[in-house]
Amino acid sequence: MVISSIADTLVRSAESVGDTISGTFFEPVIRLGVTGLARSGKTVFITSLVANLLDRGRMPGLVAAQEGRIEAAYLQPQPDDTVPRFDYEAHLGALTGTAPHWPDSTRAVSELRLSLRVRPSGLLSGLQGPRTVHLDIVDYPGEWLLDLALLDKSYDNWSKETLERIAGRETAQEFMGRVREVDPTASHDEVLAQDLAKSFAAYLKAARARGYYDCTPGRFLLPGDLAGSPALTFAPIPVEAPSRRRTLHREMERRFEAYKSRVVKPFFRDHFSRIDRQVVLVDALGAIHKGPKAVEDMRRAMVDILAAFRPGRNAWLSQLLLGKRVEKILFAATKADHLHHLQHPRLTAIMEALTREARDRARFAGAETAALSLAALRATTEEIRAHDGQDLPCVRGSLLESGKQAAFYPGALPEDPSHLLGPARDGAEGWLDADYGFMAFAPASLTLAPGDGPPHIRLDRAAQFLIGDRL
Ligand SMILES: Nc1nc2c(ncn2[C@@H]2O[C@H](COP(=O)(O)OP(=O)(O)OP(=O)(O)O)[C@@H](O)[C@H]2O)c(=O)[nH]1
Ligand SMILES: [Mg+2]
Repeated sequence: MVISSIADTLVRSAESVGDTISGTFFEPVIRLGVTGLARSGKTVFITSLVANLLDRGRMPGLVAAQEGRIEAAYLQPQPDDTVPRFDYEAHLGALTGTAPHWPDSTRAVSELRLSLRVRPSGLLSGLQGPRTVHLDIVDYPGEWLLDLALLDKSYDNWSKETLERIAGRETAQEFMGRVREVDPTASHDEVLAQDLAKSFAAYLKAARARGYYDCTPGRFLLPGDLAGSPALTFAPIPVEAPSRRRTLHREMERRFEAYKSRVVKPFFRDHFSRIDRQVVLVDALGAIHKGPKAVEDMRRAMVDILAAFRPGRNAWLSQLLLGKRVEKILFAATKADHLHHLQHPRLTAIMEALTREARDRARFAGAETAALSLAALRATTEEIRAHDGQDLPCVRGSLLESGKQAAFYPGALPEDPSHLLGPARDGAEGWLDADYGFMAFAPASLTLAPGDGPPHIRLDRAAQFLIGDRL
């Protein structure tokens, strides 16, 4: 334990020296982390951001682009040889090809380097030539941040807490039924261990589908190339006394510790600790559509996710970071093209309220934060339709299921976010006076003018907040 933290710290300090030197004497690097829970819109966000930085016609909100100071933008080989490359070309092909469709779900961390040649602004503009700024974009699942909380827990504590929390959940009944029959003091039996782990993973998947967000260990949902390995073959069991040698309890404990040291820590050490700027994407509209419980769960997940950005929260992580911290965090509600722009300020207000607790803490820790609502790829157009003598602000697009064109009115979001978050916090079963519809649209067929990236909403404002000051 001690040895591994010292080693981690050494790696980290060697790296930060490297970063600083290349930053000062050579070419500055911005490492932008893009995260969010499953299906929050990470892949579409990165694809559209890169396409719109390569072709900047729709980026007036990015000041350097507006001032014409970005002379060139190009993709380059990324610096990390062991991280999969973000498959930009395939994702862009999916979104903007002749039969546009949404990209496939992604299951692991990936990275892409975009380099920008920028002329300096202001006083320096006459004195200095253009310089190159590298933007390393890292896509990783928000679920992995939730695992940070596991580092503070022993297997016994984790087991107790987890079983208590999920015992009453309908989705956990099958697993709970099995667990009640388990004798932790019996000898380890691999078949039983696998069976329990499978049943626990099935519960986590079902819980996720129901809208629960407290679905850790994160890798049980997104195992990637760890599927089937012992570090992922454990489950909470009803433990009472300290574990004894060769028992099921002892083996479960050992695997839980392996998960922490071999899965959770390497992610924080190799990826998280190197991020300078972070965007956290949130499918707030999707949660509102699912109902108050999903909204409350999402709010809690945000608080937990953001705990990772609060230095001091975890001793191991603080030591790893050595005072380095994320400088800016953007909280973005995605898929805003499901709403007419008249409702966008309300979605932003909900986003601000949803992340207030987390943002207050981040601000306290020195990171600059902002909230906005955006659509990385706009799939709809707007129209006002008369209905029962009222003008309804609608959006129109082609439906994902049938391909038919349809206009859609999702319902009016409240002006005061507490009208949503209040009932959610109080455990309401449904929304009182409104129903919020949600319709899945397919990406629209595009004909892009030369120099224009794909259509979006406020992606330029997001880019300005995240990297504008460094261009
Ligand atoms: N209308 C609209 N839908 C979007 C937008 N961005 C994402 N979506 C929808 O959200 C889904 C998920 O988007 P992704 O970018 O794949 O989300 P992700 O976070 O990468 O998902 P995972 O890789 O599964 O974790 C897409 O398939 C679309 O249906 C957007 O800007 N507009
Ligand atoms: Mg993805």
